[in-house]
Amino acid sequence: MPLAGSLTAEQLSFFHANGYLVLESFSSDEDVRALRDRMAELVAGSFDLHLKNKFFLLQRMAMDDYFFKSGENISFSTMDKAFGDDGCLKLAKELSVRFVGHALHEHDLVFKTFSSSESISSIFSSLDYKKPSIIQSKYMFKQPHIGARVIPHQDNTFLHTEPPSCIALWLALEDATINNGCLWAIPGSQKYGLKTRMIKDDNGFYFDRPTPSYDHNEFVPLEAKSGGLVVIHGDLVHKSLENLSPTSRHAFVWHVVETEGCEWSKGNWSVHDEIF
Ligand SMILES: O=C(O)CCC(=O)C(=O)O
Repeated sequence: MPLAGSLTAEQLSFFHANGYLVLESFSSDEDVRALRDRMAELVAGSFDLHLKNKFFLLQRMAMDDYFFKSGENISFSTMDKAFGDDGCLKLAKELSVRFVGHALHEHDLVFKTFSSSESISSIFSSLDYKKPSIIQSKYMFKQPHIGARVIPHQDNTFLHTEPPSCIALWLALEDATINNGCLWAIPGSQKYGLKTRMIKDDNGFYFDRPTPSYDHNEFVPLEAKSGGLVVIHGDLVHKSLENLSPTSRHAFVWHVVETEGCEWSKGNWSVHDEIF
């Protein structure tokens, strides 16, 4: 009997042709509930409102520092729209967070256990990865009414190995629909290679080539029911739209790279000497 998570020949062929794969009912309701409950605890317990008021966010250097350190931590990013003109939160904090990242897979047992489970490893064995390693993880809230869009991008722009090897796993923790901000992707776009890389050096960060623009008509929605897992090729162009609906769209997304025969590229925004 194949291992849970192993991909069939048909699924592999779809992934190689389209650059994504939606695995319906990948996770049980219990697993989904455990991840959501744990995140609710983290937000309730660790979210430092003093650091995250609007005025703090407007201080560019402090913001950059907080962002770059988030590669090694569990950090909280808030929505500008959650603050009033006085700089105070006008919404409950659980409705104000945009995402939490980028090292849940390292520092939180519930997220760590889930993201490195056997069924996840089986996906990478099916894709012929020899020594896959998680490089970042994020819990995305896509809050009701104010959930921000994620602009079209390729994950290899931000998480680059030589040769490129990044694959994202995106788990719906609530039904993700075209109404509440599901993922959208351009099928087959991974075949046209990486368009730009984000480089971090002593001067800050910049893109090495202009970022292309895309026509919305090229994208298809990747709707997923709660518990569904979307596998995303690192060169696939994907995005999500604003959530203007009254329903949130929680998701957990983590990125995996090959460490055997691959180098972590110079200029990436996060450092991973411990892995490479
Ligand atoms: O969850 C989303 O809306 C988009 C997440 C995503 O594309 C990413 O983290 O690379």
